[in-house]
Amino acid sequence: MRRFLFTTLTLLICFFSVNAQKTTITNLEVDKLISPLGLDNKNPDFSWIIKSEDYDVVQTHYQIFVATDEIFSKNSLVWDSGKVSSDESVYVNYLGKELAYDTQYFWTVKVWTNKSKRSSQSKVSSWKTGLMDNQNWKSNWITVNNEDMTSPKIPYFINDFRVDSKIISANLYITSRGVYEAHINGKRIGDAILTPGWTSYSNRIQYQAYDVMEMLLTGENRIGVILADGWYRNFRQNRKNRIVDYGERTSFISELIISYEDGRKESIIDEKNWSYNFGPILSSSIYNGESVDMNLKNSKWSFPGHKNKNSKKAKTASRYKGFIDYTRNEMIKKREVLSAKELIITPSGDKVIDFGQNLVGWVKFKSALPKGTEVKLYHAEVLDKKGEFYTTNLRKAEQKNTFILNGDEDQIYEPVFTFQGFRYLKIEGIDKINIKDFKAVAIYSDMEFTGQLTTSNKLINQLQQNIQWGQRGNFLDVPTDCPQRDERLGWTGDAQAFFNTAGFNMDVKNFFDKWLIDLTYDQRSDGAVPGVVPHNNYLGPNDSEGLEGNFGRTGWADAATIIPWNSFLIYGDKETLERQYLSMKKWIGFMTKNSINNLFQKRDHWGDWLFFSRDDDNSGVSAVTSKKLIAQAFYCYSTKLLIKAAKVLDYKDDLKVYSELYQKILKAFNDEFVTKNGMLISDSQTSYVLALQFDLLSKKNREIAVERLIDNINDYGHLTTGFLGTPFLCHVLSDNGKHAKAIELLLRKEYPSWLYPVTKGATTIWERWNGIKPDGSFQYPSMNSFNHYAYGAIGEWMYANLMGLKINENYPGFKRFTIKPLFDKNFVNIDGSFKSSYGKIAVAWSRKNGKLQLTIEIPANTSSDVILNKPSDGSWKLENPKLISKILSKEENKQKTLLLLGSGKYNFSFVAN
Ligand code: RAM
Repeated sequence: MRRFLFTTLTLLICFFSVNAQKTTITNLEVDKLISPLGLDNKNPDFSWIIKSEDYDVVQTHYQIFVATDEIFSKNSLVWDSGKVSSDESVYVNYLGKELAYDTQYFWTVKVWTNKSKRSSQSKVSSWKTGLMDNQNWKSNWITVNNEDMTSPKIPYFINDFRVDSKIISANLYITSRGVYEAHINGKRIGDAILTPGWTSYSNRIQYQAYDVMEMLLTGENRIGVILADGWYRNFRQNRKNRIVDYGERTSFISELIISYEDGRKESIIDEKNWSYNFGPILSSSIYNGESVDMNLKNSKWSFPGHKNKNSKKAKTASRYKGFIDYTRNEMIKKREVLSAKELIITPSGDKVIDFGQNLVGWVKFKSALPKGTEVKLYHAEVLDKKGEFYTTNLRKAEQKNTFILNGDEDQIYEPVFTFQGFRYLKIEGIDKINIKDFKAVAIYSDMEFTGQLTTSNKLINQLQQNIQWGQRGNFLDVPTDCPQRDERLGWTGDAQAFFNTAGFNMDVKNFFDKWLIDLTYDQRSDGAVPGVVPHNNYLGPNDSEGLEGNFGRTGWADAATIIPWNSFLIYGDKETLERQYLSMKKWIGFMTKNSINNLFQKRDHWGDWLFFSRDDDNSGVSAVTSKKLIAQAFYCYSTKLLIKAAKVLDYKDDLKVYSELYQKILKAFNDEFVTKNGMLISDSQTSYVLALQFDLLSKKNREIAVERLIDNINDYGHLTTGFLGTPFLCHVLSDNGKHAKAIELLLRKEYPSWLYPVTKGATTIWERWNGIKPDGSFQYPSMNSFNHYAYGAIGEWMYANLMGLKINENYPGFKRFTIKPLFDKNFVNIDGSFKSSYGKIAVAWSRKNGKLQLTIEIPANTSSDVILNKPSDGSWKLENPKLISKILSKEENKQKTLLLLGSGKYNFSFVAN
C-alpha cells in the first residue's frame, strides 16, 4: 500500500503579497442564466460572483434592487432587499412585489465584505418575464390542413401584420409540437436549434421567448414558422409496431406581444391569417437525416408583401392538454465548426472525409456544381478493419442528408432539423472533392464549460478530451445514451452514472433541472421511474411481471434520487431538492412496496450493464454481479439520499420514518448478500465497489471487502465493472487507501481499460470496453456506439484526485471545499480548474528537480480545506512565514497537514525527496 503519495522533506512557501484590492461584483445570473428572456419563475434566484485579489474575502452583507427601469427610480422599484447580513451570494431568492408578465426587470446588487467598509456595486443586469400563466396564451395551435397532414414535406407558415404606432417592446413567445424555426421579415429569429427541445411532450412543452423589437418594421411585417417532426412524430419511424410518438400531427402556437409608447400592450398576430407553403425541405427526420431540393428555395418567403404561389390556408390544431412551461435550460446552439482533416478513398472507392473528431451535428458545404446536381452525404463514426465506411452500428438510423444543388456558388448547404453522430463523411455526387468546402458543425446545449484538466500524460489528456466530446455530443437538450444509432434516448442510468463528471465539465444545473422535471412527469403514479426520460415507449410495454419493462429498474430509476442530490452538492440549490423531493420519495415508495422482508423484489433489471464478459465463458471469467444484490444496494443508497435530502429540507417526520426503514433494508442487505466471513455472494468488483461506496458493511467487513476487491482486480489484472460499478471503482480504491491501484487501473492501456480506446484512436468514449477489438474488428454490431458517455464517469475521479478538488457535503455548491491532490509519481504536472458558482477554483502542480510547485486559487466568499499528505519519516516546514497569517487554521498529525485557506492565490513549493 502506498499511503503517502508524495514525499517531501521541506515545504517552501512563497505567495503573492497583495494589498487590499478592489472588489468587483460580476457574473450576474437569474436562475443561473445570464439575462434570460421569458423566465416565469415568480421567485427567481439571484447569483453573483465576487472578484478580488485580496486574501480571505467573505461577503458580510448584500443589498439587491429590482426595478422596471434601469435607473431604479422610486416608482419603478419592485424590490429593495435592504442591507441583509449574509454571506450568501448564490441562489438568493427574490422576495419583492408580484412580477408582471412580458416585462423587463433590471437588477443590481451591492456587496459588503470583511475587507472594506464601503460596498461594491455590480453593473445593472436584467431579465424578462414571459407569459407567466397559460391563460395568457390566447392563440390557437396552428397546423397544416388534413390533406397535408401526413406529407413528409416541411411546411413554411406565414402571417402578415401591421405595426403602425411607435413601439417600446416586442416579444415573441412560441412553441411547437414538433420542432420549429421562426423568422421575421426575412431574418431568422434567434440562433437556437431544434426548438423547443424535448420534454415529456404529453405533459409539458417548453416555450421560447425572443426579443424581436429590432426586427420589426413600421407598416407591413411578416412572421414565418418552419415546422418539422423532430422528436414529436415519426421519431422512431423505422421501428414499426412500437408506440413511440406523441401525436399524429405537428403544430405550433405563438404570441407576439407588442407594447406601444402610448401604454397599450397587445398580442398582434391574427391567427386566422396563417397560411403555408411547402419549401425546399422534402423530408426531415432526426435519425434518418434531411432531403433538400434547394431549387425550391424561396428566399423571400418571410418578406412582407411577397406573394407566395399556391399557398394554403392553415388550420387550427387540437388544443394541447399538457402544460406550456417556460424554458429553464440553455437551448441547443452551433458551438464549434471543425475543418476537414483528410480525404480518404476507401478500398472499395468511397470518397470519405475524416474530420478527426467524433462529434454531433452536421456537415455544411459549398459547391460550384451545376443546378440539379444531387449530393448525398452519409455519416459514420468509424471505418472498419479494412478501412471501409462502417454504418452497421447505426442500426436503422440512416444519418443521410441529400441536397439537390441550386447552382449558386455562394450557397451554403446544411440541414435544419436533424443531427448526425459522425467523424467520417461519405460523399456521393461530387467527383472532385475539395476538403476545404466541407465543415463539420458541432451542436449541443449552450452550457458553459466549467472544468478543465490537463496533465503530463498525453493519453490521459486525450481521455479527458474524449469525455468532454462525449458530453458535447450527448447533451442535446436531453442527456442521451448515444447520438448516432436509432436510439438517442435519455437513458436514466447513463445519466446518473455520468452526472458528477458532467457537472465538473460544464454548468449542467439548468439542463438537469429541466430533465428532472420531465422525469417527475414521466414517473408512474406508483413511483416507478422509466429507463428513458422523456419516456416514449422505447421498450415494449410489458415485461414478465406485468410491469412496464422500462420502468423501475435499479440503477436507472435511481436517477430520481441520485441526480437531485448530486446536483445539490455541486450547485448548492436547495430548490432542486425541494422540487424533486416528492419524486425521490415516490421512488423509495415503489421499492418498499415491491419488497418482501425488506428486500427489493423486482426481477427485471439491467444490472451492471456491459460489465467485462468473455465470449466462450466456459471457465466462468465473466464478472457477473447478482442483480438482486445490486437492487438492494441501490435501494439502500437511494434511501440514504432521501434521508439526506429530508435533513437539508428539515422534514423531521420523514427523517424518522426513512431512517428506520434504512436500518431494516441495510440489515436485509447484510443478511442476504454478505456471508459469515464477509464475502459478498457475488464475488465481483461491482459488488464490493457498491457495498463500499454506499457504506453498507460493518467495519470488519469493510476491510475484508477492500482486500477482496484488490484480490479480484489482481486476479483479473484489470477492471471488470459495467455501467453501475465503473463510476465508483476508483473512488472506492482511493477512499480506502488504495490510490496506487486506482492509478494502475487508470493508466492501463490494454483492453479492458479507459485508455485502451484512446490507444485505438478514440476521440469519444465508447459504449463497450472493446468497441474495437485489438485485431481491429467489431463485436456486437447492433449495439456498439462509439459515443456513449457512461464509462467517462472516471472524469469526476480525475478532477477529485489528480486535481484534488473534492466536494464538502456540509457546504454544498463549493462554499467550502477540499483540495487534496494525489501528487502521483506517474505525473510530472497537473493543471486543473473548475468554475464553481462562486468563481474559479484552480489547482496546478508540477514536479521539477525534486521540487513540487503547487498553486491553489480559491474564489472570494469561499474557503478550502487543503490536505497535504506527509512522508512518515519527517515533517515539512513552512518556509515563508508570511503565509502563516493567511492560513485560517492548521492542524498536523503524522500523516497529513490540514490547512484551512480563505480566498486568494497561493503558491507553495515543497522539496521532494
Ligand atoms: C442501451 C442504451 C443505454 C443503456 C440501456 C440499458 O440500449 O444504449 O446505454 O442504459 O441499453
